[in-house]
Amino acid sequence: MTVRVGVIGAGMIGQDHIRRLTDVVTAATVTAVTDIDASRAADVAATVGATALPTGADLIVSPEVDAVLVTSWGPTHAEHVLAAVAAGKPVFCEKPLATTAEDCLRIVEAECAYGRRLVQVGFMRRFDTGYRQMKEVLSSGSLGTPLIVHCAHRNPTVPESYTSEMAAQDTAVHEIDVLRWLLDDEIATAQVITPRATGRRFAHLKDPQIMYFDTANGVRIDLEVFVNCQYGYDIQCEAVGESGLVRLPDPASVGIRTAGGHGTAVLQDWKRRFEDAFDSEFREWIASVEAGAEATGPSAWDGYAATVITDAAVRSLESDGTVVTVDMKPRPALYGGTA
Ligand code: NAD
Ligand code: ISE
Repeated sequence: MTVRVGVIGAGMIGQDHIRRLTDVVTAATVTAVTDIDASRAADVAATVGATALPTGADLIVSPEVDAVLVTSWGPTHAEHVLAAVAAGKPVFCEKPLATTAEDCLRIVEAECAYGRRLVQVGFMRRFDTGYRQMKEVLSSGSLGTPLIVHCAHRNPTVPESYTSEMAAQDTAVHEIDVLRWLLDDEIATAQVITPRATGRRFAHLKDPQIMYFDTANGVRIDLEVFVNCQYGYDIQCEAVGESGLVRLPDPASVGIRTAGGHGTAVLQDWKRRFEDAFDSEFREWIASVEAGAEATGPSAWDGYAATVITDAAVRSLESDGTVVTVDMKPRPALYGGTA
């Protein structure tokens, strides 16, 4: 069977995922596209022989659509995901699941009422080979109990529209999700402090920021978010256990020796850094839809947890580094044991 996917939001990542579903994932085809910019929807749909539809609501109920991909702006996600759940169709939603914890909870409740998982959230790092290897090592117990995790998330630059809150909501949210999964543990507190700011930023922005998280089991996480680091897109993660540590590998790259020096290139953007992870994420999602099985990737609950934790980080930033307790609802049985 070929899974027929309808795409809501034909912007930057929507177009990239349409290419992926068309050229990379063999068991999928894009049959419908919608965008509030109708001419963009028509242009993008034409590139893959899909139908352009007027609204997300039309696309979700279309008989030509087996599964829905939501790649519109964050504040519109909840409405589309809720409509897909009401229609009983599998739905892949780019992060964030929703921009408020209340909307995330509405989705969790709708899915629980439906009785099986239909929602997957686009936290693609769980599909990255390096992170998967780290998880294998941590789960094997060979390092003993995990104690500390050191992380960095650096972007070369960000546009003027990027705000200080987005350091948690848009950027650190990827670490928040992947660390809950890596450690199989829940984040219990968040604290954000702002060291000396770089001169190479827009004046309104607090950059860099250092975030601290404590997990329910007492693991201490430190995360440097530095979105104007100039030199490249650089993701670092090192977990320290009682008898050793495991470190995320840098992307493979040739070593160059010249002019008395030795170096390797640093990637410049997240699209290339996580390209293989995005491909695996969609292969696995489509395979689950094709098999009529529940999605195994990040769930609506994970989307809710990420939003509650980023809210706590934003509250800490706004209160000059207060340690904020993460206030999460009890986890419904549909989502199983721990994170
Ligand atoms: P974008 O602005 O390039 O594209 C969004 C598109 O959605 C636009 O074409 C816009 O017209 C359309 N749109 C907005 N509201 C709509 C609605 N109600 N119905 C239909 N179309 C609508 O944005 P983007 O950079 O592609 O980001 C889209 C989403 O993907 C965001 O939630 C973002 O956080 C997420 N994202 C995830 C990653 C990742 O690493 N997983 C990376 C980038 C973006
Ligand atoms: C961007 O929005 C993403 O989601 C990327 O994955 C992330 O790494 C980047 O820093 C964000 O700006």
